[in-house]
Amino acid sequence: MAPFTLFGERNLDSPFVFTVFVALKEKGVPFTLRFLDLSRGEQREAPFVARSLTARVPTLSAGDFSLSESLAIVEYLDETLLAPPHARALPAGVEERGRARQLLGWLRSDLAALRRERPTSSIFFEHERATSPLGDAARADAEKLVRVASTLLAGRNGAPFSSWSVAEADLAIALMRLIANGDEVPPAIAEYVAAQWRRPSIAAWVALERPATVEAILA
Ligand SMILES: N[C@@H](CCC(=O)N[C@@H](CS)C(=O)NCC(=O)O)C(=O)O
Repeated sequence: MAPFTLFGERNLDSPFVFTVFVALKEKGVPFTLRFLDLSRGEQREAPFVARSLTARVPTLSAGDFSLSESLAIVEYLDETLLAPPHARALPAGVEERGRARQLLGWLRSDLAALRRERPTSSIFFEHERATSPLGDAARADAEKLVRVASTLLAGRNGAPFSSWSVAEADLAIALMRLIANGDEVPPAIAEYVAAQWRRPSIAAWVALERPATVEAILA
């Protein structure tokens, strides 16, 4: 398989680039991480548009083939880098895989007020931390998120699936929107997110220098 290049943005606070980065790390394949400056509109420059089609990051290139949309990329990686030897990004069982897709899709399409008031930039940049409490709509979103997480974690000794899945990385970063900004969550949720944050694939993302300046080659 041709070497992988993951195109992200230089602030490294996109939850969608995060998902693909974590999936690649879990698969254990080397890849180059390249950065676009979205504030300068680099995503709309012709060479990237030709690659991405939709002019958005994340985009994954493997030789002549490129793909955008984080979930499409995760599915592509699971279908090309098979388990074993590679870890699965999505669960093997059809019901659990369905649930993981539900979670990934839901986290991308709901909770708009929470995502607006607690952007992922506030996780990674101290100067972006919230200065006011959640508004009513964002508070309702936060309660919904905590309810969903608590329900999923109640089933299997504190894990949503019988083995780790990239949907857990997405759940953790969604919950981290609250934790990083000092919004209260139940202790079991805080412990779960802290454990996810220690996972090597996620810790590698957190440890990246922000804003990024030079491309990184990761193993
Ligand atoms: N649904 C997409 C969302 C991707 C997305 O929103 N990317 C943003 C960065 S976080 C982007 O490329 N924004 C630049 C633009 O749309 O011009 C996915 O899951 O990959």
